[in-house]
Amino acid sequence: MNDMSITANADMALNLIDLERYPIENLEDGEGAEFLRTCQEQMEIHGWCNFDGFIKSHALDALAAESIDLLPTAETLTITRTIYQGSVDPSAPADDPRRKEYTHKATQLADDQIPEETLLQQLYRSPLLTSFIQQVQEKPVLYRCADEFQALNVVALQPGSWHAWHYDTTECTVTLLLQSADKGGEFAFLPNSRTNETEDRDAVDALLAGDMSVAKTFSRGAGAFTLFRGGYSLHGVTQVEGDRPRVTAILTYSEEPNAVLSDEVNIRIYGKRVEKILAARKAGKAL
Ligand SMILES: O=C(O)CCC(=O)C(=O)O
Ligand SMILES: [Fe+2]
Repeated sequence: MNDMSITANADMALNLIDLERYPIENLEDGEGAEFLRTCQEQMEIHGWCNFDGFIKSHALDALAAESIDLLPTAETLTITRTIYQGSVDPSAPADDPRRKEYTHKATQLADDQIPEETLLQQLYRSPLLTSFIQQVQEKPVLYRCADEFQALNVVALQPGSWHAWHYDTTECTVTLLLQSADKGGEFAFLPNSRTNETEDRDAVDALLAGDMSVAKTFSRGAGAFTLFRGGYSLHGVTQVEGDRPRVTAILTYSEEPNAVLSDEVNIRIYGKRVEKILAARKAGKAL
């Protein structure tokens, strides 16, 4: 075996992640096991883990550049939804969040627009990284999402845009900040603001009314890798200011091996391009 084949077969996470700070290559013993225990405790108690500088700086430049190069092929989506992701429920009480929709614009690459050979796809498909994410959440199993559009996305918020407050449809959300905004574009959330039974409506109502003092924010530079319970923590991104877009990768996982979204939901999220692909497939033609 020569050096090239060793590199080609290696788990790409080993080349991209700062293993001195974040020793995920061996979580069984020594400093890796200690690191994992700290992450598990943080996740269990607070519902989030934030790893600044998770990606080594030279690797980050390459990861950001390849995503930014792909962005001209992305769709610009206008997303209107309630914080629970549905449409307005007119039967809900007047002050209920189900009565209000929020809109934001995002330039979004779906998984099928991010080629397999990109470093970002290789990072996402890293068995080491998936195993780390599974263990931090103490899940018996965790799979990368099998949906051809949703699995890995890159989302750019252009100056002037925000990411409207919402809960995700998956329990735990994993993001990698590829390019931060000049100013603004801060990720803000209410850790564990709901359970399956209840919701902290005081905090939710306050955030929706614009009171940012109730929200948790981090100062995250590019290369920050964040896990948070997005399905249970109301969250969003404040308005991006300055000249450049804020670019994030969203890595989706599931406890089910073959988790896919319905065509209807994919069309709602990804718009016309996906509608055309799915219609052509139904008609027996590949697009
Ligand atoms: O860009 C971020 O930091 C969060 C994005 C997000 O909440 C989402 O895509 O669901
Ligand atoms: Fe989200």
